[in-house]
Amino acid sequence: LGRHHAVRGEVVHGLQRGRELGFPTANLGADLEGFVPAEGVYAGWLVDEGAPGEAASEPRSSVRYPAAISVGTNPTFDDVEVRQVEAYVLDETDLDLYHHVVEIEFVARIRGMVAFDGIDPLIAQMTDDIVRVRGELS
Ligand code: FMN
Repeated sequence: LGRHHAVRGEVVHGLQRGRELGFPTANLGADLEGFVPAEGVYAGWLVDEGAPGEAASEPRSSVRYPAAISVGTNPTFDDVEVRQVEAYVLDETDLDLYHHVVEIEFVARIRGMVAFDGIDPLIAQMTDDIVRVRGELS
Protein backbone atom coordinates (compact mmCIF):
# COMPACT_ATOMS: atom_id res chain seq x y z
CA LEU A 1 0.00 0.00 0.00
CA GLY A 2 3.01 2.25 -0.16
CA ARG A 3 3.30 2.97 3.55
CA HIS A 4 3.26 1.10 6.80
CA HIS A 5 0.03 0.39 8.59
CA ALA A 6 -0.35 2.69 11.60
CA VAL A 7 -2.65 3.51 14.51
CA ARG A 8 -2.66 6.76 16.48
CA GLY A 9 -3.71 7.45 20.03
CA GLU A 10 -2.85 8.91 23.40
CA VAL A 11 -0.41 7.22 25.76
CA VAL A 12 -2.15 6.23 28.99
CA HIS A 13 -1.01 4.58 32.19
CA GLY A 14 -0.76 0.80 31.95
CA LEU A 15 -0.35 -1.56 34.86
CA GLN A 16 3.31 -0.44 35.24
CA ARG A 17 4.45 -4.05 35.02
CA GLY A 18 6.61 -3.42 31.98
CA ARG A 19 9.14 -1.55 34.10
CA GLU A 20 9.46 -4.59 36.38
CA LEU A 21 10.01 -6.83 33.37
CA GLY A 22 12.77 -4.52 32.16
CA PHE A 23 10.77 -3.42 29.13
CA PRO A 24 8.61 -0.41 30.00
CA THR A 25 5.94 0.14 27.39
CA ALA A 26 3.89 3.09 26.20
CA ASN A 27 0.27 1.88 26.29
CA LEU A 28 -2.21 3.41 23.88
CA GLY A 29 -5.64 4.35 25.19
CA ALA A 30 -8.60 2.38 23.85
CA ASP A 31 -9.88 5.39 21.93
CA LEU A 32 -7.50 5.21 19.00
CA GLU A 33 -7.56 6.00 15.31
CA GLY A 34 -6.99 3.24 12.80
CA PHE A 35 -7.42 -0.49 12.76
CA VAL A 36 -5.56 -2.56 15.32
CA PRO A 37 -3.81 -5.51 13.63
CA ALA A 38 -4.02 -9.12 14.78
CA GLU A 39 -2.67 -9.98 18.23
CA GLY A 40 1.04 -10.55 18.22
CA VAL A 41 4.46 -8.93 18.43
CA TYR A 42 5.66 -6.53 15.73
CA ALA A 43 8.71 -4.50 14.78
CA GLY A 44 7.91 -0.89 14.05
CA TRP A 45 8.22 2.74 14.98
CA LEU A 46 6.73 4.97 17.62
CA VAL A 47 6.32 8.52 16.36
CA ASP A 48 5.94 10.94 19.26
CA GLU A 49 3.74 13.85 18.20
CA GLY A 50 3.84 15.55 21.59
CA ALA A 51 1.09 16.58 23.97
CA PRO A 52 -2.38 17.07 22.46
CA GLY A 53 -3.89 20.51 22.25
CA GLU A 54 -0.65 22.26 21.47
CA ALA A 55 -1.47 25.17 19.19
CA ALA A 56 -1.47 23.97 15.61
CA SER A 57 0.38 27.10 14.62
CA GLU A 58 3.36 26.14 16.74
CA PRO A 59 5.91 24.17 14.85
CA ARG A 60 5.65 20.69 16.15
CA SER A 61 8.47 18.32 15.55
CA SER A 62 7.71 14.66 15.86
CA VAL A 63 10.35 12.25 17.07
CA ARG A 64 10.62 8.76 15.66
CA TYR A 65 11.78 5.85 17.79
CA PRO A 66 12.40 2.18 16.90
CA ALA A 67 9.99 -0.01 18.86
CA ALA A 68 8.94 -3.55 19.75
CA ILE A 69 5.14 -3.55 19.67
CA SER A 70 2.75 -5.88 21.45
CA VAL A 71 -0.92 -6.23 20.52
CA GLY A 72 -3.06 -8.41 22.77
CA THR A 73 -4.48 -9.06 26.19
CA ASN A 74 -1.13 -10.01 27.79
CA PRO A 75 -2.30 -13.60 28.35
CA THR A 76 0.63 -14.42 30.64
CA PHE A 77 -1.26 -12.36 33.20
CA ASP A 78 -4.99 -12.54 33.68
CA ASP A 79 -5.70 -8.97 34.61
CA VAL A 80 -6.19 -7.38 31.20
CA GLU A 81 -9.46 -7.88 29.36
CA VAL A 82 -9.18 -5.56 26.42
CA ARG A 83 -6.69 -5.78 23.62
CA GLN A 84 -3.79 -3.45 24.30
CA VAL A 85 -1.43 -1.79 21.88
CA GLU A 86 1.87 -1.27 23.69
CA ALA A 87 5.26 -0.18 22.42
CA TYR A 88 8.65 -0.65 24.05
CA VAL A 89 11.03 1.95 22.63
CA LEU A 90 14.35 0.18 22.15
CA ASP A 91 17.02 1.11 24.70
CA GLU A 92 14.84 3.72 26.43
CA THR A 93 13.87 3.22 30.05
CA ASP A 94 13.20 6.80 31.10
CA LEU A 95 11.19 8.17 28.24
CA ASP A 96 8.07 9.94 29.54
CA LEU A 97 5.38 9.79 26.88
CA TYR A 98 2.31 9.99 29.13
CA HIS A 99 -0.52 11.91 27.49
CA HIS A 100 1.43 12.37 24.30
CA VAL A 101 -0.21 11.53 21.02
CA VAL A 102 1.79 8.85 19.28
CA GLU A 103 1.57 7.04 16.01
CA ILE A 104 2.53 3.37 16.05
CA GLU A 105 3.73 2.09 12.69
CA PHE A 106 3.78 -1.64 12.07
CA VAL A 107 6.70 -2.78 9.89
CA ALA A 108 6.94 -6.55 10.35
CA ARG A 109 5.21 -9.24 12.35
CA ILE A 110 7.56 -11.16 14.63
CA ARG A 111 5.28 -13.81 16.22
CA GLY A 112 1.92 -14.50 17.84
CA MET A 113 0.98 -13.76 21.47
CA VAL A 114 1.87 -16.50 23.94
CA ALA A 115 0.56 -17.22 27.44
CA PHE A 116 3.83 -17.95 29.24
CA ASP A 117 4.12 -19.93 32.42
CA GLY A 118 5.56 -17.11 34.52
CA ILE A 119 7.59 -13.99 33.86
CA ASP A 120 11.03 -15.54 33.30
CA PRO A 121 10.14 -17.21 30.00
CA LEU A 122 8.30 -14.03 28.96
CA ILE A 123 11.41 -11.92 29.66
CA ALA A 124 13.61 -14.39 27.77
CA GLN A 125 11.25 -14.27 24.79
CA MET A 126 11.04 -10.46 24.86
CA THR A 127 14.85 -10.28 24.88
CA ASP A 128 14.90 -12.42 21.76
CA ASP A 129 12.10 -10.35 20.20
CA ILE A 130 14.19 -7.18 20.61
CA VAL A 131 17.05 -8.79 18.67
CA ARG A 132 14.64 -9.67 15.86
CA VAL A 133 13.07 -6.21 15.93
CA ARG A 134 16.52 -4.61 15.52
CA GLY A 135 17.15 -6.87 12.54
CA GLU A 136 13.85 -5.92 10.91
CA LEU A 137 14.43 -2.19 11.37
CA SER A 138 18.09 -2.01 10.35
N1 FMN B 1 2.60 -10.51 26.99
C1 FMN B 1 2.23 -11.81 27.01
O1 FMN B 1 1.43 -12.20 27.84
N2 FMN B 1 2.73 -12.70 26.09
C2 FMN B 1 3.63 -12.34 25.14
O2 FMN B 1 4.01 -13.17 24.31
C3 FMN B 1 4.09 -10.97 25.14
N3 FMN B 1 5.03 -10.56 24.28
C4 FMN B 1 5.49 -9.29 24.32
C5 FMN B 1 6.53 -8.89 23.49
C6 FMN B 1 7.02 -7.58 23.52
C7 FMN B 1 8.16 -7.20 22.63
C8 FMN B 1 6.42 -6.63 24.41
C9 FMN B 1 6.91 -5.22 24.44
C10 FMN B 1 5.39 -7.03 25.24
C11 FMN B 1 4.91 -8.35 25.22
N4 FMN B 1 3.90 -8.77 26.07
C12 FMN B 1 3.51 -10.08 26.09
C13 FMN B 1 3.18 -7.79 26.90
C14 FMN B 1 3.69 -7.71 28.32
O3 FMN B 1 3.04 -8.68 29.09
C15 FMN B 1 3.35 -6.31 28.84
O4 FMN B 1 4.08 -5.36 28.10
C16 FMN B 1 3.69 -6.18 30.29
O5 FMN B 1 2.89 -7.03 31.07
C17 FMN B 1 3.51 -4.74 30.78
O6 FMN B 1 2.16 -4.39 30.78
P1 FMN B 1 1.73 -2.94 31.32
O7 FMN B 1 2.25 -1.92 30.35
O8 FMN B 1 0.23 -2.97 31.36
O9 FMN B 1 2.34 -2.77 32.67
